[in-house]
Amino acid sequence: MNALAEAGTLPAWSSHRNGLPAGWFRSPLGEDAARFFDENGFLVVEDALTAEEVQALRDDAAAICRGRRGPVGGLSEDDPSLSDDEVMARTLCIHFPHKISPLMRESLAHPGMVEALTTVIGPNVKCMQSMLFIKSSGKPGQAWHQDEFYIPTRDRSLTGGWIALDDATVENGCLWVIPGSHRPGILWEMFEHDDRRFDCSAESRGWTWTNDDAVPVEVKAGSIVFFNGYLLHRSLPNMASAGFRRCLVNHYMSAESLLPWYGLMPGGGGQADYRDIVLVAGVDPYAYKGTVDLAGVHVRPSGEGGCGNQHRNAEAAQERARAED
Ligand SMILES: O=C(O)CCC(=O)C(=O)O
Repeated sequence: MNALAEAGTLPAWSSHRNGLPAGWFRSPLGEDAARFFDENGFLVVEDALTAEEVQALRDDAAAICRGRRGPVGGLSEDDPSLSDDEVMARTLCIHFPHKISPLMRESLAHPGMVEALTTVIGPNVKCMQSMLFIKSSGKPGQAWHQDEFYIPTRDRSLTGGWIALDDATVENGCLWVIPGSHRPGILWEMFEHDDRRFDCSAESRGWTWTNDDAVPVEVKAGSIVFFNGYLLHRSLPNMASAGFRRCLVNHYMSAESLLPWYGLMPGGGGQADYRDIVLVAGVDPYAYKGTVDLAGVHVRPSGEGGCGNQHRNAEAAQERARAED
């Protein structure tokens, strides 16, 4: 049992509810799901997507990685001699796939997604981002971070909806979360790192929880993991000998809040409001502003060729020097 559970602030992770571990739910969601999310900052909805829906998303992922759904910045050119798996294995993650894939656009408002979002956020919900992680065997994870560091809502309502397209396990690099770490409402300092287990995204440090407080969120394909934007979370590399740990993770927030993302949005200052959004539930109080097309679909750097940060450059230079000796 982790320290928070021992202190009585959390349910014991070994406890079960309706045959599911604490934090794991199935539709229809009740007040217990909302309460669990408020206290712990995450929850899992099992069987949110059917096997057919998951397969359709996997097929679409392969088509996206071949460039068949539209241009993707930084994507290697398609090689028809390679199998779908070989093509997908070249890419860690693609940002904003919903911009080119009608299926991924539709999945932003999947009924299982909307049911949980309206339970944990409120009746009016908008989406501003999607990411398709492929993470084949050997690919890195992402270091500890809080999503609100990157996507700042004004009411702390940012929520990730992480659709598992494969069974996610400790071995293949599932999410890890620190339950309750969203509650202080602090955005911890972010640092560049030289840890090759992780991609180039910065690492959050300075908090007092330890890795012993972290819980692996192992889920079956078709489950959705929901997590609050202040929750500390990370994923480790895919250490399985073969296969993928694919997921489609979309980010949502309450439609009532402005979104001062990327700083200089129209209006500037206190009125800055990113309007490249999709309303997935309820009403948009700012519909009069209209929406715009700002985000470009692109590949996220995996860090395998170096991240351009100081530490990795120094390390790469040392490696080159050793190779030249
Ligand atoms: O799925 C992963 O490996 C990382 C996802 C993540 O950290 C996020 O969506 O914020």
